Amino acid sequence: MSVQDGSPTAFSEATLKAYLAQTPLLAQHFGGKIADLSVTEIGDGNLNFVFFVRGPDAALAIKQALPWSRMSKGARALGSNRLGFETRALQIFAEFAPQHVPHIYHYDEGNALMAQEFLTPHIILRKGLMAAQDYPLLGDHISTYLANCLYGSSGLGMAPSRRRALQADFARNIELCEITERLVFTHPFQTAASNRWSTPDLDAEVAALQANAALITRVQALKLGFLTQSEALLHGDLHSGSIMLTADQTQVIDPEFATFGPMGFDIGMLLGNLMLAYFAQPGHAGRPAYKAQTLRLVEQIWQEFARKFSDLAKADGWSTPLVQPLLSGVLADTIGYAAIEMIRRIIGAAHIAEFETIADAKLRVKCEKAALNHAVALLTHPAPDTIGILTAGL
Ligand code: SR1
Ligand code: MG
Repeated sequence: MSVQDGSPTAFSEATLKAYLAQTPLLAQHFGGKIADLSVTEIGDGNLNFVFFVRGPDAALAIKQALPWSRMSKGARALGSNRLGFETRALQIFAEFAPQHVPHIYHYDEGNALMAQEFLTPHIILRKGLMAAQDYPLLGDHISTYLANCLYGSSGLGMAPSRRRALQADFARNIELCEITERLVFTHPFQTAASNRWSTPDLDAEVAALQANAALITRVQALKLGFLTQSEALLHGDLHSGSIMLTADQTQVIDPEFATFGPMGFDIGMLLGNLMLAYFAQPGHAGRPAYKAQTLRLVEQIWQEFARKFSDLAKADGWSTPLVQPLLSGVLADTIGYAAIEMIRRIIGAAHIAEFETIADAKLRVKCEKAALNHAVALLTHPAPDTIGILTAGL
């Protein structure tokens, strides 16, 4: 067993195998052949450990949430209940977009452990974007996921009593929301010890954006929106590391930051990460046409999301004059949250592989500077009312 004194401790290969042997559903999954299993820790996220458990006939991905964040190497305490929020969010999203969510086999609160479908031969979207891989169905798939999940959990799509109960549940995802508030909305826009950037090359840009009153006001408005709006159940961390895919399958993983919030937060985080992939392409082995393709994907995702969301609302009898202005607000939010995501990944605490793996420091800074300047322009745009604003001038 892994629980000692009420708090979970890290599994080793031996203790995880013992756990699997003692858990009938999981032992059965592997046909009882526990001794034949191979266990490899494959997690590359900021919070959890992920074990790839493979047997002769079956495999599972097993996540464990220790009472601290992986990124802090144990220094920052964090409750272990995050996998409970993740499990419940995945179960809800599976109601709305079953084809885009992995199957959950088992959740054990005491051991802070969750077993889910091992996705193979899927890879993380972030890696696919760096390698300039083609994903012809991604725009269709992810816009369906977004429209179905955001509509389905919105006031338009979900029964009010169920929605109130879910809002109360996910409002308790306090620690992870606090991480977002701090690392996404607060620290990058002020002096903070956790911030880091390519210094001294970006020092002037960082000082200017932190002193830009119009930008700070816009960021604060978007932060307030995140804190107070309950438009839909959000994934809460929908960056390109939270999507696993092949050329014909797209799966959304890791919604441990799930909470009710503004719909544009999920869409904007995703589009912001695609924009970052665009700006980082010169540092990778991308084909020249791949940059233009990435920008088209950004526009396609918004356009198809808006069309699918409107269709769902129409089918439920909601009037178009109600839905259209609602979507205009979501679009303005989306552009704002995308820009904030771009900035925090360059000057905040949590950086991304697209830039971090560019070995040529001069080239990396050039890519980062272009992305930062673009994001600043987006946040100070007077009226972001078309998705073309996100990609304009590129
Ligand atoms: C301490 S967690 C840092 C970042 O990683 C997660 O994936 C979220 O994006 C968070 O902001
Ligand atoms: Mg994650």
